[in-house]
Amino acid sequence: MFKKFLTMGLTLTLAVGVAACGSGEETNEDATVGERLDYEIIGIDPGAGLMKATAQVLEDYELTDWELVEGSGAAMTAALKKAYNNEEPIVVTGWTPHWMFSKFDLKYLEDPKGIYGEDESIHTLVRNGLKEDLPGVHQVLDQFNWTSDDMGEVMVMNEDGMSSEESAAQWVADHADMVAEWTDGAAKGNGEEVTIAFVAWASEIASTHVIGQVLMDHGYDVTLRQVEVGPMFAGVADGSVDALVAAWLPITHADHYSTFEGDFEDLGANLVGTKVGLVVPSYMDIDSIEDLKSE
Ligand code: PBE
Repeated sequence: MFKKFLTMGLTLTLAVGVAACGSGEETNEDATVGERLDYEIIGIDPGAGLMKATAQVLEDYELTDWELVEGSGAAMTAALKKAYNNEEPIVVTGWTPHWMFSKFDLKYLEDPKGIYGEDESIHTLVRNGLKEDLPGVHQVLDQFNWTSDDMGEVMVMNEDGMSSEESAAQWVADHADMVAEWTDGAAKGNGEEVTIAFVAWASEIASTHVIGQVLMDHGYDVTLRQVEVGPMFAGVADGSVDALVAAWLPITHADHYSTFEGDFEDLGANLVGTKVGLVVPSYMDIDSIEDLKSE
């Protein structure tokens, strides 16, 4: 079992209530999409890079009537599920890899101004000195890399009701060959402590538990520490945590990365081809962020 620090439970519960409001009672076919949605875009936790980018989107596309509702990843998917089941309109801040695309028929709104940027990568960052202190851990983290589909499998297991520990263990058992490549040549541990920080985004819950499981199986005493995004970066920079596998670059976490650059070691991408943006159910008849403007 992992040791875990959970600090966000209350925030999640409160935010579900907030995000669940606002899906209109009656639908007026003549109303604009903005009117039907009370001009609300359902966001996630305020620290997320996606929120910062979306604030920029509202500005650059002059969506002055619109509000970006803060909440959490869990609150956002709860609001999406509710709207989807009632075939109501909704606009959320979304990302890939995410189980939402396997459970619902969704589309990204086109972003002709390119504010959300091109595809990104997820990097592994470790504290300075980890290589000398725990070379085996450093090597496993350096060799860790997988695909969106791999991560998606874990996310779907989580969404289908398995605990994040169970699904990580299951995935690792099912992919012994890939895991063997990550641990190849790395010194086994003898109960040394390793702490990995993560934010409670569905994607990072999946990746962090998988790498945690791998390190645990390799002989280390692993703690997964759930924090917000700022403290996650500050943690590898000040050495209070050993690693994170959740840095979305070059755009989404650019500000956190540059704040602490030099105070951590970047081991490069563990996954390539991510995407972020505004996401709507496919049954909505808008295709572009431009379509949110009411003339
Ligand atoms: N996300 C998932 C994060 C990075 C991982 C896209 C919600 C963010 O926006 O910061």
